[in-house]
Amino acid sequence: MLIVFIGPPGAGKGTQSKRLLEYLQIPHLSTGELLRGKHNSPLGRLAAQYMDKGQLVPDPIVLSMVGEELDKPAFNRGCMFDGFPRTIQQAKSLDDSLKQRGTPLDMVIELRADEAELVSRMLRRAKAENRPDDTPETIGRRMEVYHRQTAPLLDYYRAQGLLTTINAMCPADDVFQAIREAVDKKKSERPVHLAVSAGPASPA
Ligand code: B4P
Repeated sequence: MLIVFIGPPGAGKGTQSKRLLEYLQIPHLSTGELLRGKHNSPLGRLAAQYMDKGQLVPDPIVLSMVGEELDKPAFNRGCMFDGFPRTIQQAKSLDDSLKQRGTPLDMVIELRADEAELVSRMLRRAKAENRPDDTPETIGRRMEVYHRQTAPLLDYYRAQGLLTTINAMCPADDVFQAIREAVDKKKSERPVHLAVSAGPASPA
């Protein structure tokens, strides 16, 4: 299956996609994790300049990184995109790339939660993980960036009939239960696209 997770910072995209990965046995592609994992390279240092300020990393950097990942054989079995796409340009590029492969998206899962809950989750995470972008000022900037640059994707995917919205205000186990039910329903409704063949996600 090919699934996209969208949601504001701290909504639980990483938390839930890791659980779904175990359930569906398909790989997980988190652009946030990939970017953080490159911190010792010139690309990672460049990306950190944006991430630490709560801004999105520029599309060309993200798109070439995702293209390289999707070329790996592990992604032949499908993929869960966590935090990607985050802009309309990224979404269009992903659509083009998947169209070339003949494997369109199966579903887009929106995790929806109130801002106050999200801020308190991220401040808790700041204590546990010491992420440089989990400061009160940066969290505010990330929320604003989400509403301006990423939330328009909800209409984009709704228009394609792909969007499922899940209430992410409950405990993580309950959120996962709702996601699993939505995924099972989708699997029973239509043929799923099990394969992603090689080929980069080129910038639109
Ligand atoms: P990400 O790494 O994607 O991180 P996120 O949006 O902060 O978090 P997520 O929603 O995954 O929350 P999590 O499960 O961890 O992005 C970081 C930065 O990378 C971006 O700001 C941007 O600069 C850059 N970036 C990434 N992708 C990009 C792209 N495509 N284009 C451009 N730039 C990009 O959960 C948060 C916390 O809440 C955790 O501590 C968790 O334990 C807790 N939690 C989760 N669910 C819970 C629940 N139901 N109840 C209580 N707590 C819960």
